[in-house]
Amino acid sequence: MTTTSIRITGVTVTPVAFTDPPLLNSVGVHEPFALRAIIEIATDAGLTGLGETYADEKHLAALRAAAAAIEGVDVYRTEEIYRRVQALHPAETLVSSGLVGQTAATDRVFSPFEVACLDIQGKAAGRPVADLLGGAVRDAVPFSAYLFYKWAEHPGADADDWGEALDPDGIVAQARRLVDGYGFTALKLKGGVFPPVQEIEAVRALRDAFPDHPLRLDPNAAWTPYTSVKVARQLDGVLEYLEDPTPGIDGMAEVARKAPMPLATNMCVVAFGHVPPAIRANAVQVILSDHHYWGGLRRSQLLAGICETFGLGLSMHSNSHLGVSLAAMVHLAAAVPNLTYACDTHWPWKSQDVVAGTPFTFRGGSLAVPSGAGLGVELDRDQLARLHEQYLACGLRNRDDTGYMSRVVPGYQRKQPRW
Ligand code: GKR
Ligand code: MG
Repeated sequence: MTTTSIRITGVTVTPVAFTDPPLLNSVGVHEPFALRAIIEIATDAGLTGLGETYADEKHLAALRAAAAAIEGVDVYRTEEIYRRVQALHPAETLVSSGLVGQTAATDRVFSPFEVACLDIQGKAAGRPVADLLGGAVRDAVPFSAYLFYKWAEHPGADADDWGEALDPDGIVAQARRLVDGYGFTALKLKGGVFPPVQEIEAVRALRDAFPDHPLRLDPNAAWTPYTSVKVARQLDGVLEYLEDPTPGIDGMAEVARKAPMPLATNMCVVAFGHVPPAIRANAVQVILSDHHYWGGLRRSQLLAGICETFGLGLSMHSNSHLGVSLAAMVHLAAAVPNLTYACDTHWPWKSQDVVAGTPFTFRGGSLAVPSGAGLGVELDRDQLARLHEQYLACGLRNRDDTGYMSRVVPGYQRKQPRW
């Protein structure tokens, strides 16, 4: 029997911008547009594959260099693609305004190309990507509702239909809308916005309103270890995990020694090199994986194996994203046996996309694995063109939650920790 290669003949990298509400976090506020890059790989077999990733300028430059470097490679040879990306020595840039720690540049740049190659491999085999990862071990992937403190509108713009959420009542109302609309069975509050005492009140209000929903609080390293321990003790028995209360592996280890609940992270363990020191210090008990910076779907499975070996919990981190990323997240999460918590997603916060049709319907807070070949999503070319035009017109080139906040609230400064 002979094998047939499927070679990459061209890669298109398209930056897009989609509207984003004014969601607050520990370093500022979401700007009116979120940026993403859509990767399309074309092959000599006529099959094409999709990937999605960040679109900050330096990352875009690295993606374009990688796109040129991988032409001619067989889409089954993802290790060769990894090697070629590595040889480019992509720049060490911070992504997501520093709300994700320092990720490994090669893994971050390689990720969308690996996803696109898996999309093509799946199409060639007539199988969903989850099958290439060992097959789905669950029919549907559970997600948590992602609650944000939020202004009623972007300054100078019309109010959106979510309304303001700046106190416990606003957060509970937002949770109600997300639970009613999507059926989420776990709730995560993005904290680090107000003094901890106010955020404790919001979590308690959520507990009263949703007695059976597991709750999480994520202040994105806004607290000192001392404050973190105080908050953790006050929320004993209320949180399923406390996410990134304080910066760094040492700080997290200090908190972990006294906190009554597990600590989770997408800030201090975001690359393979961070895993050994974090395990030695027992700094975190749950790692939030994210294929966008852990090096794609297969390297995320490697992370899952490490978590299993060392008895760590595993969940999934999210940033503002579109449908190509969601498809990849669902295929991966479906195929990871030890996914111990519902995944994060920003999905309900966006109202524009590049994928065609409505491939995702949340039922009971979960998403079924797309059944089509590959990722199971296709581009809507008109929408892609529109969101690219929006990228060109909006003027944003790098995510900058702090800069935006300081233009609205003069004197605002980024501080980690703040309390
Ligand atoms: O969208 O503001 C946000 C989040 O804070 C995001 O940037 C974080 O990376 O969701 C993330 C988290 O869990 O830390
Ligand atoms: Mg987090």
